[in-house]
Amino acid sequence: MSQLVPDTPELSEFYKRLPDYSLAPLWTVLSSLITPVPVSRCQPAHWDYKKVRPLILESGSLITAKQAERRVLILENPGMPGESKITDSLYAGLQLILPGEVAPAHRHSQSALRFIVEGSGAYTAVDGEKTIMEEGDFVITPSWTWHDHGNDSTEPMVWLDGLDIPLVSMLDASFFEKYPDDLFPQSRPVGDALARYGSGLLPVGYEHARPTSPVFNYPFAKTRKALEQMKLADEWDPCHGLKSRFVNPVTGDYAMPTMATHMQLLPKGFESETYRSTDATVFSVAEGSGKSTVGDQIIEWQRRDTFVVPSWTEIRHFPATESYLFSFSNRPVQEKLGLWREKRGED
Ligand code: GTQ
Repeated sequence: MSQLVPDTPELSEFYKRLPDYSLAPLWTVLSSLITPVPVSRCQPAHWDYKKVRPLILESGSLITAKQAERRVLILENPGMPGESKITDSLYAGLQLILPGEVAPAHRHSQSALRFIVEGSGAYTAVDGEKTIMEEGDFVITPSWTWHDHGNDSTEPMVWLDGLDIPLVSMLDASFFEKYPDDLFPQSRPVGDALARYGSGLLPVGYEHARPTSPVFNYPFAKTRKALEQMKLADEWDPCHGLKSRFVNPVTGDYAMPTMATHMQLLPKGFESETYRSTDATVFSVAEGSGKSTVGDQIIEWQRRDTFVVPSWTEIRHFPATESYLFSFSNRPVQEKLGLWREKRGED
């Protein structure tokens, strides 16, 4: 409470009468409502895949994908236990789908992204088109599209789910529907969207009505090749190395309206300069190993790990080997609201 607010018996007595009228004094809470810099319960945190993988696989022996609807272990921020949040506005989880399983079709107003962590050959189907997923692929399920997941391969698949669940809850705009059958009927061949919209071409007269990219799988093979080629120019951003934004090819905007997604390449031995921004960010290590300092913590990461950087927290990366980091945050929302800020270098 502000030093200036008096603490008198009259005020205490006054405060006691207010709740009956659904009223409260601003002056006792103002400084915690409007803070000079972002203040969050979100903490820097790290999920070591080596340690969580056995638990993910154990869940596979205890419940089927169909029984669970989605068999996911939620990555809960240690500063917000029990709230199903990895940051204040975003949800993340590790989803397992075993050979022969189906996670039945449903749709929801929350947008989802998948970043494939382990496995090869399982699929996600979105509104009648399947895409086959490989490690490092970034796959989108736009808001209110029917989607089911299945695994016709011979190995388990695990991916990182990123959803805007807390944001949609805050806006009180959640809708959900189950499809009557397990699978939504297929109406287009595999690879159609990527060929049609993700090849530097657009069908003549094409108009895109949705705020989400019509491309719903950005294969790692393609993304990696692009960054590999860019590496030859030897132009590195001091804070980010080589960092590229996944875009909606129709508009050039972010691929998703509520979540920014990026892939960055950090060369071996790079030492990034201090950086901070207002979008708390979730990282997944696609390739390589190293460490990052996040605020006063040191996070030692390797391939398949997940870590989270809270809003306005200083980060520096120290890759030990050439590394590819996928990341997502609520940056598009903050930019559209005029709230997003970044700071390069130290104070
Ligand atoms: O795959 O549709 O992690 O609906 C949470 C909710 C995944 C999904 C999650 C979901 C999904």
